[in-house]
Parts: sequence; structure tokens; C-alpha cells
Amino acid sequence: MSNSVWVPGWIRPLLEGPAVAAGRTLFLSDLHWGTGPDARDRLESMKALLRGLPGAIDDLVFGGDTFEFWWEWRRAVPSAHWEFLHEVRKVSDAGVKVRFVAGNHDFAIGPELAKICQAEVHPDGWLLEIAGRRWLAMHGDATAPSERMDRMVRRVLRSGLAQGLWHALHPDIALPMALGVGAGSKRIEPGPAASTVELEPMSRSWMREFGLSGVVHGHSHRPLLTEGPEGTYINNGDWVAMRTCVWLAPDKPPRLVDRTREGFPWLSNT
Ligand SMILES: [Mn+2]
Repeated sequence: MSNSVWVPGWIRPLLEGPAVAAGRTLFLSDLHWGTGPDARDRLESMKALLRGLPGAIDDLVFGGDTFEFWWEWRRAVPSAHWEFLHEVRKVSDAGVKVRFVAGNHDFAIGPELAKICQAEVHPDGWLLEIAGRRWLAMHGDATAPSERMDRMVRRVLRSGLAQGLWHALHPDIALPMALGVGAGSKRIEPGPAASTVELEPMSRSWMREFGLSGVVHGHSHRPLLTEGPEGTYINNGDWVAMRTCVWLAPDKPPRLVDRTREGFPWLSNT
């Protein structure tokens, strides 16, 4: 039965596996720390948001491309990110469950990030169960049926060989190189890919097939929330050009929140 709809290989185990219990959940994605405009302003606005979270939420999900690039060395932490990492760690220490999903930029997040932030890290996503309702939280890259090339790149970048080669490089060489490559790819293909339009019908087919209440993802930097008979589709925006986040509470309708307009999403969520 579940073979009748398109599901990428790395998403299927999430949809068919057990859900993790979650409570009041905030989903953020595409912060792209390490690039983009207004770095200080973006970081300060994120810090203000994070500091308001303890006691107000139970679960915080970073849905991918949190970093423009991330590489883990056992004995070195990318120094450009220390301030953000410290803020996330404080949220975690205050009792909020923090989860990171890998994106196409920060595909290499792993156990070191988990240790630093006292978080859980998953390369593909999470199936969350919030008050009996199941939500798929993913990054969304390479999932659209037409994105065959992206799936190939994804496989290569996440392969043991590619990761082994990167490991041989000194951080002072590897990080500028990776950020240079990222900047180059953006010049070639600005804005969301045309395949963004495929994501909603695909997500809705998963809701029907796997009994989900909704799908939330990032990646395309195009905020959109739609309700349908199957459930709720949410494309989070970003924390680069926008300040958007997704708020899923057990007893309230899901919301896509523009932080530049609303101070605390959970207070206005009636
Ligand atoms: Mn992405």
C-alpha cells in the first residue's frame, strides 16, 4: 500500500518508524550562520527568541541549514558559531529538548554538535507526535520527485569517502573553502528552486498514505502554510531574509509566525 506514492529512501524509515513524543514545539530552519546579510542583527534577534523559550516550549527543532556549512573535528569547534551554540546549550540546559536535522548545507552535523548543545541530531528528520497528532519534520532538500541531481549530490556529500577527504583538511583551509563553494552555488541559482511547487502535493500524499497530521520543512526559503483535508502543510521561511518560525502546540492550530510582527507566537496563538 505504501509503495504507491513517491517517498525518498531516507524519508520512508521516518514515516514507517516510531514517532518521538513532543510537546509545545518550535521549528526553525535555514539560519545559514556563516553567510548572508545583517549577521549581527540576525544573531541578536535569534538570541532574543531563544532566551524566551525556557518554560514556554518543550521542544525546539532546527530543521536544517542551521549553518551555511558545518564540519566536525573531535578537538575543534568552528569558532564562528560559538555564540549561537552557547545560546542553544543554555536553552537545552533549561530543560527544552533540542533537535537538529541536517540540511543540504550542514549535512555533516553529528555527535560533536549533539555534545556541544546537549541535543539530538538526525541526518534526515523526525517524526514527532504532539498530543496524538503525527508530524513529519524534515529539511526538504532533494525530496521533490524531479530533483534527481540533488539526490545524487546528497549521496556523494554524505558518503564515507567524501567525509574522509574533508577530515584530512585543516579547519583553517576546509572552512573558507566550503564557504566559498556555498557562495558560488548561490550566484548560479538564486531564490527557491522551481521544484518547490512539488513539495506540497508530495507532502499531502504522505499525510494520506501514512496518517500524518502535517508536514513541516524548510530549505526553499518560501514561507507557506496551507490547510487541506489531509492535514497541514508548512514550508518554513528562513532566518536570513525573513524571521519566520513554525509553532506547533498540542491544543492549538499550527502557526507560521513572522517574528518581525509578533513578539511571542505562543501568546498570540488563540
Ligand atoms: Mn537547504
